[in-house]
Amino acid sequence: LTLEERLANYVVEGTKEGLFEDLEQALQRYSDPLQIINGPLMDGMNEVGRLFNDNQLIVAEVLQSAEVMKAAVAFLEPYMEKTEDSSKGKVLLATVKGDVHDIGKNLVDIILSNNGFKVVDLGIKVTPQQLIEAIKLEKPDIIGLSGLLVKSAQQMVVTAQDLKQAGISIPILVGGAALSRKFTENKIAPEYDGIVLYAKDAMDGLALANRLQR
Ligand code: B1M
Repeated sequence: LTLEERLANYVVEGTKEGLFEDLEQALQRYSDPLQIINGPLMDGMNEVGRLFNDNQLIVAEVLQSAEVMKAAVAFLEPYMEKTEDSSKGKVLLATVKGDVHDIGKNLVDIILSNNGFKVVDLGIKVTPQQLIEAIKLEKPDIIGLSGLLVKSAQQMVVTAQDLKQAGISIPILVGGAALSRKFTENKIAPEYDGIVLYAKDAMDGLALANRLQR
């Protein structure tokens, strides 16, 4: 197997046996650790999603895959480029109510933190009420919402409505597999008084956050 195939396989098989040695090797080959995450590791995660959808994997196995992905990201994080300043603004980050998926959100946290943003991560299954309380306390410049389930997309519409009700109009950045730019523009944005932007991945999220803070 090639290095890339082996890296994808660790995620698919849910095993860390040999993972870190191969990540070391990948660091020699790739100039940016993010390419390792977005390339072979994401290929593995997409395969997990496909097998899961096909009923060829059970939740417990997918959890192990998630563990491997998290361990790989944690291993690579110190090698990522980071700026010293944290003056670009504050981002309040959350996975929406009913949703436990947090690998993408955590990646967004790392990328934004490494690039000058102060990130406050509220974690998973965050209700609109918890979000509103945290917004009052933290006074963020941007609210970042993540969600992977189809029902999470709908939950973002509800969240936007609740935030509006609470008089909040801080820009919202949304992302996650169940969302699209179209859904964001047609379903979420009309329910909110402020800007709502869709990010297709963590780097896109950074670009949009930078644009909002300029
Ligand atoms: Co779940 N799961 N899962 N799962 N899981 C999906 C999402 C699913 C598509 C798999 C499938 O069936 N093919 C499917 C959803 C189907 C649907 O809604 N129509 C699904 C399901 C059904 C479920 C359960 C319901 C299964 C069950 O219990 N029967 C259950 C739900 C629990 C709940 O949330 N209430 C469940 C549970 C789990 C695990 C706990 C086992 C585990 C999550 C572990 C964890 O996160 N700690 C898990 C996993 C790992 C997945 C898949 C396989 C991989 C997700 C992932 O981590 N991807 C996923 C299949 C898939 O997505 N292909 C699947 C890697 C990650 C880096 O990508 O999060 O998309 P992602 O983030 C990307 C972008 O989306 C974007 O940037 C990142 C890349 O740079 N992004 C943002 C994300 N958030 C952003 C926010 C931003 C900006 C960009 O700004 C704020």
